Amino acid sequence: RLPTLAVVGATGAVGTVMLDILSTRENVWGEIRLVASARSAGKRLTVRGEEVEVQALAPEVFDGVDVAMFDVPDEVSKEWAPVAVARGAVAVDNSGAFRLDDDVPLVVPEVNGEQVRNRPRGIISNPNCTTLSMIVAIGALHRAYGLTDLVVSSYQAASGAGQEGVDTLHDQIAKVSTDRTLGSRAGDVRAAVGELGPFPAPLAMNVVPWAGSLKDDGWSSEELKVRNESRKILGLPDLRVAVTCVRVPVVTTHSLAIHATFATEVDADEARRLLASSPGVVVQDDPAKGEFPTPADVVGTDPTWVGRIRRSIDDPRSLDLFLCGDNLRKGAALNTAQIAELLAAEFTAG
Ligand code: 11C
Repeated sequence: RLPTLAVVGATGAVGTVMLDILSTRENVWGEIRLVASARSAGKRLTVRGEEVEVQALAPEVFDGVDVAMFDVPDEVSKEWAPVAVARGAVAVDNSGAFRLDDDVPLVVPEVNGEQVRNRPRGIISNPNCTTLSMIVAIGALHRAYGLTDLVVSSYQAASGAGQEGVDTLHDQIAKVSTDRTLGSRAGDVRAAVGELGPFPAPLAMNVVPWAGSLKDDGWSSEELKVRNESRKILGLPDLRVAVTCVRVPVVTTHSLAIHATFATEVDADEARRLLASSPGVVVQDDPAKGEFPTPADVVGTDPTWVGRIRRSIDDPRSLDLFLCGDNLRKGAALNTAQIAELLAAEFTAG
């Protein structure tokens, strides 16, 4: 018997990418049940070439389900993942609700896939999209050199803030696109864009050093997620991490500039070879030919793209690099699907 899958949040930005991923990857599922809020119930969505009616979230939808994926806000996951578990499913959750719970593994299959089996609460968490956009490459470097310090600056896409973020960016771009005087006087872009949507400052013609909510001592929630989740995934509870998260006027695909320090000396060519041979990583690094990853060029693809790999001038144990990853695919839906496939293999093996 092939296992039954429930996709909770099937109509959202990540859910929509999930249906595409489930339709194009190897089919390891029997029934796929689509679940969303009562507002979306009754809609018909296509997955694996077939129309499936969306069911309203209720305890009964989890009866007979082996794996339940959640792509919903933290408070919905907090309430409903345990309900799915009580009805017999393993929950794979893409919210922040359980990520730092000691009894919930935080899994990236290329880095710590073995941890799916260690799930006392029946819940497995999927990391934040900014962490996921870099961690496969960083994990490969850590295995070779032993990571000690990570300094990260993110360049995050609007879709990290959901469909509202994407709509706001497009609306703002439309409003600033015809006035060629804009961008030369303080406040002129702010006056032109109108609604700021989920962002605290204009995103069109701008960069915004903020994502998430305000935490202690001026850190943003997003910055703390990158630090705490990287430590947990890599199994390095004392890793020194400095992060600044910045939103940029890109629709989808997060980019990160990274300064990583290791226990041993590093070599840029060796690091390039090592990354190129790591599953889930593509190296694009020939600046003489103008070749390096950019979000506009890699959006819609699965791997983490790495370029601008340099040994730091002032420290032979440090590498500087730039990478890009689609925040809706590997950053969310793809990683969740990969975790669910590890579970499907368990069920199929009996
Ligand atoms: C962003 N990374 O780009 C965030 C969105 O913890 O899963 C995802 C929040 C999360 O705004």
